[in-house]
Amino acid sequence: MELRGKKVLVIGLARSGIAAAVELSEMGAKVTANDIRPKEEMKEAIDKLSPLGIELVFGDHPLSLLADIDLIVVSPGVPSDIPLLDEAKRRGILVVSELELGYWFTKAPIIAVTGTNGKTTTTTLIGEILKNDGKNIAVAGNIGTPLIQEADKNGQKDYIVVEVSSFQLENILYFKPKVSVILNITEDHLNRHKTFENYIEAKARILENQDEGDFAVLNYDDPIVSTLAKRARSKVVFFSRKEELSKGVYVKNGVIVIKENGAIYPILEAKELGIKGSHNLENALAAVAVAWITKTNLNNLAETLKDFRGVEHRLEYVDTIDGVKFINDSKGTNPDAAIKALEAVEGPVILIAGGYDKKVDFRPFVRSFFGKVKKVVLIGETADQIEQTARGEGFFEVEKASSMYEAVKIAKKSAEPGDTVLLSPACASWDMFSSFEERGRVFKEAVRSLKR
Ligand code: UMA
Repeated sequence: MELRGKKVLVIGLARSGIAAAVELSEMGAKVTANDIRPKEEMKEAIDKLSPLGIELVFGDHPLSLLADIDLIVVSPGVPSDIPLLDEAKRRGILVVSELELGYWFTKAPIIAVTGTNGKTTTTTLIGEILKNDGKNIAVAGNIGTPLIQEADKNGQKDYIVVEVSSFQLENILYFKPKVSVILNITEDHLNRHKTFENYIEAKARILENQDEGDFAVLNYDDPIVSTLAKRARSKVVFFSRKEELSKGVYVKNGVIVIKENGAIYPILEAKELGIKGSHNLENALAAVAVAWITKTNLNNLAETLKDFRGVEHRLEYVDTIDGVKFINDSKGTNPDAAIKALEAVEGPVILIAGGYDKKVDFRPFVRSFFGKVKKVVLIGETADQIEQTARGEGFFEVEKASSMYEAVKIAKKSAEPGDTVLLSPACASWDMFSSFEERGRVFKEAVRSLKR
């Protein structure tokens, strides 16, 4: 799309919006940038966008912004049903996500990874696998760097590996990955998508524009994901932790193998993986499928799978104090992620949980406590709700804390040598922190402060 001279409105001015506005302005578009926050909170946007002559509107999303606008680029965190976007759609103005905009300017083939959980780990792992195989790649998207910032305008990269969220997929148009990966789909973000079906539909859009020349890597064991195979026009490559497949990536007698045209290619033993837990095995199987599609040398692949130890804030070992192990899983931002973290760590566990309310059901989460969790220390907006759910399910070892420091202190006091204190909140962080990264850092500082 030719954007020179076009009037573009960018909504939401944090990482995605600022990067989009800068690029659009450099391309010669006439940009207006808008954020609901007051001017006093918008220093970064003002510093970066004012010098480019971009018009800035803060504090509201007035409908007057729509006058003569050709295109709207919306940040992932801005809900699709705010009145300004409803009105824009009514007037037929094109609304796209920053992901779509980034795609327009990316020449390299895209490997896009989505799923409720494991996206960041799998995206990072695929990036490492390709890099260690000598490929020129970039990693971007929901992982933290907007795609538009890494857009491969000159076609120098072999691949761009992009973590994509349902928020970003909601507003795509032509986004067409060479390889799309769907790891799993369980309840999340229902405050935004309203129903689980809408959330599934948003995720499924990753397949929408793919054709026979593309690939879809899908989790055979996840009933929702495997059903999506019917919709894929691309070549489906299944991976399975539980079953032997006639074709695809799976585990045979403890060894991760690829099977194609009847031939079996062993990669390495599952127990040799650097990342632990059954959910991480699934992430690794998905990455192996991508490595196969991208014709990665299988020895290089096995080496990377052995060496890769995971990402920060995801089952990250922090310290052992007086025989009590502390693990930071701040990225456990929904019940399913926290359940998987609980499965992966050794018990008994003192669990720190709670946070921003995404209107999800906490019963499955609470049920996973039995036989593993000795006590749960609750923080944040959902503390009361999780407490009630726990008591309702017959779990009574619950205590509340008003800060992360207090939660860590209570957890330490409640733990005996051999126990694990796990932060895996099952909730987003936005009630008390700016991000899950900040929450994880505060947890780690609080753990370190126990030693002082
Ligand atoms: N805003 C408005 N109006 C609104 C709501 C928000 O103007 O109605 C403004 C806010 O005031 C703020 C801006 O929008 O200034 C925030 O936009 P954003 O939340 O999209 O923030 P970014 O920094 O651009 O981060 C986004 C992703 N955030 C979300 O999806 C919520 C980041 O994913 C991503 O790393 C980044 O783009 C780069 O691609 C984070 C995330 O939490 C990690 N993702 C969710 C998740 O993983 O569960 C989906």
